[in-house]
Amino acid sequence: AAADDWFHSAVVYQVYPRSFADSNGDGVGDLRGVIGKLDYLGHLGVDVVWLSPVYRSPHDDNGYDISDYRDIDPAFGTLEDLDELIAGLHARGMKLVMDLVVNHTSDEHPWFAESRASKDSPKRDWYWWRPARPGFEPGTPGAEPTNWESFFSGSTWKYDETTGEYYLHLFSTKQPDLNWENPEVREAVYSMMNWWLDRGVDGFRMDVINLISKDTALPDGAVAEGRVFGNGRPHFTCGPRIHEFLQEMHREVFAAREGAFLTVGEMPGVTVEEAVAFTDPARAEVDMVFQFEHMHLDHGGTKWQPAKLRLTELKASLGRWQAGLAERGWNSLYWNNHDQPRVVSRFGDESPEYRGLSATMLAGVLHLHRGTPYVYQGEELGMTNMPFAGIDDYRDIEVLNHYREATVAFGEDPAVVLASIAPLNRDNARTPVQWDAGPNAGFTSGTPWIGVNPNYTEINAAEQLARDDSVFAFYRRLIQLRHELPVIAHGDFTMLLPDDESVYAFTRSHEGTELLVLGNFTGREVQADVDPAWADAERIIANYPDARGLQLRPWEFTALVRS
Ligand code: TEU
Repeated sequence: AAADDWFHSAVVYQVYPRSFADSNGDGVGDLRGVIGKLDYLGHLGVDVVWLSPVYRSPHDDNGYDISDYRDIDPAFGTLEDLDELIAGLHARGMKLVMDLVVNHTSDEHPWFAESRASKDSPKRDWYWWRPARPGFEPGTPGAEPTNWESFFSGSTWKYDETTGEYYLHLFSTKQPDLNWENPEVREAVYSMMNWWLDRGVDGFRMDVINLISKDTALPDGAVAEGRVFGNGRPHFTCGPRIHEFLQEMHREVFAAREGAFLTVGEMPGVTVEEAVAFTDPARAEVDMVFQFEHMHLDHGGTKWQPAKLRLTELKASLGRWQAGLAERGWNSLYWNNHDQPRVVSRFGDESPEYRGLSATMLAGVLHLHRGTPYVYQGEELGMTNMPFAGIDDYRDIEVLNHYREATVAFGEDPAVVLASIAPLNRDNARTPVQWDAGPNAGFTSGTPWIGVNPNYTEINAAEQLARDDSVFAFYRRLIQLRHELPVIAHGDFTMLLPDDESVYAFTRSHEGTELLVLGNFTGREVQADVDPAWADAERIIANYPDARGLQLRPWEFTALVRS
């Protein structure tokens, strides 16, 4: 088997297929579109492609609501297309990681149809069914079995007339939660995972996998000042059997296999301490996790009350994760994915003057941390948030449910709600990848399912592939460096300047080689207050053509090495 830490020097690229490349002109990206871009991905130099869901789905949550785990949705293509994608990636020395969404299925999955049909159905216990709260009329407000709140607004329980009971859905009403307490459910999931690995898939990104174990007493969330504490999430996050389930999954799916696989658990709310247990190789659970701490630093009360990021808080958070997983376990490193706004707009400066500099500064700081970096489609081009004109331009169920709840249920001013949605909504990341300056940015010959960012004429792959000072060229160089320099893949990490609100600074060291990484998170010129001897060190990558010692110009990034 390959070294079990092969992913320490790997970089993963996330494809959100719906918005990546459309090969048949229906306005929705598809597998043949991805196949058409394999040379582009090979040129970028990534090692693994994580493909967001392409399984059969009603697309209530853009494919994170699966109705058949063993078939490809016609919108994306066929199983043969997927086989061709696997072969194309493997031929270029790249791996394919599929998205595993098994905390819930679609309500149109045959399993759920059977479960909801009757209280005596053999699959009744494959999902969470409960009667109305005692003393309440079924189907009336307050009768929900717990007071938990969905990630997509409203209760996590939906009343089902057929059997007069409620079913649990932490996400949309069309995403009923599977009951992982039931060994038949677990067996069906492991069997499906083995079916994909036998087909040549190299691993899984596991969607909200830390939510599969719930407190089976289904207690109410604590209520303080009329709010349900944490929306009830403490009762279904990292529940009592989560480590047991992941160790069983590893035993049933990976333990007997030869080869280099990758498992990454997406874990909303996971703490550093829990992540050490999840990613300690000795425990054989997952290789790494996606944690969310640094993604909530600019949330006010909620993501709909955006606040300004403080660099010292970002450094404290990422530094805590670097220190916590230094000896055991492993970090994933990300700014972007299909659920997060574009980092250039969020933490950088999307103006034409500073867009490229802030994008490369953010990339350099992230990629030179200890961990496995994830590049989200379009991030390598410095793509920015989308200026959506009105609610009808949005597609994301999280946005649409929130907007309806805020304006209808709570009577808030639509213009105010729209403004509060703009900075952090998920559709910011879901506009089509901008391939060239042609119609629809080269994404489709048809009508795109969601608007194309109007700045595609300035920001697109074709324009950047022609330049060696582009954001794309910078990402390509960062990826090369991770492949070439052991200090990046394996070195330890020391945070510097924890109280500096402008400069992100840290060192890496490994077998006598030391690396200093400096990033100016502002549009002003600042001095990096580090050991002056570094001014004479060799620059290995920077986003300004010349060096000014330890003086950092707006959004300047530089990495210096000395032995
Ligand atoms: O995301 C889980 C999750 O926690 C996100 O919904 C996140 O909390 C939120 O979007 C940030 O405001 C995973 C998938 O990545 C997401 O696309 C799905 O909608 C969700 O699970 C349900 O499958």
